[in-house]
Amino acid sequence: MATLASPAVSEATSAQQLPDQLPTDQLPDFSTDAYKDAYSRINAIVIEGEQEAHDNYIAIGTLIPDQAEELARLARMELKHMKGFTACANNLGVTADMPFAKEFFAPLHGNFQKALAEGKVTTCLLIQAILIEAFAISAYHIYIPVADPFARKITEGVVKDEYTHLNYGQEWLKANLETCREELEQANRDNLPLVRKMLEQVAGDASVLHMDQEDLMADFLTSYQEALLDVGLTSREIAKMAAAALVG
Ligand code: PL3
Ligand code: FE2
Ligand code: FE2
Repeated sequence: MATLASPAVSEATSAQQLPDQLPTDQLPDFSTDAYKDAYSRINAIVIEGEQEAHDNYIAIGTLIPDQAEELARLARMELKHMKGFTACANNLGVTADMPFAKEFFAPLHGNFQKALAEGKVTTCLLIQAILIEAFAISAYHIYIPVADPFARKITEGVVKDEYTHLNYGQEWLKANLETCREELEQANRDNLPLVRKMLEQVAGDASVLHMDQEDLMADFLTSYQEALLDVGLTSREIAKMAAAALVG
């Protein structure tokens, strides 16, 4: 039985603390040049992220052929997300800055491609299904209350799917933990610092959208921690991996 002092650890914990939408007078002015300029980069990051997520799930399917069908299903959801966010930009009259977004993802993309070439399923899943999905979930959570009504509806639908993806990674890593512990730790060391840099890089534009950097970090760390706890790592192991990203 749950006690008063032990809140249930659920994936929705951080989402539930946020309002669906801020009062209209606290929303940003979606029609200003400053908003559209920031949105052209943030939206591009999201579109590129969804496209790469699609490609990554298909690629992981080549490493675990008996999962290829399920992974193709996840990949299809990513393409739907990409279309949704493309519609959000069109709705605001914004053109996404795709070259910027490609560069933004390049380091993480490079690490994924290297792991793929080496057949490292654990590393690929950590990068895509844990780190990138937790990053996306945190960003979408923080964006929803300050989004325009059109984008809010779309983002609410997307965030539900992203939990399915995070969960897929969790389940695979949990089932294979004993053989993948070391690789998991190394993959974290190599990639968590990159995600931290990405969160820092996006902060300026995100603040123009009224998204707070510390809220983003806190939400990311919450999803990340909950995922790895579920995989079977201890709080101490997780804290140590997070510390490595701070030091690195
Ligand atoms: C995988 O399913 C998705 C990967 C996407 C990466 C998202 C990065 C988010 C950066 C900050 C975006 C704020 C939300 C704005 C939405 C137009
Ligand atoms: Fe997605
Ligand atoms: Fe996803």
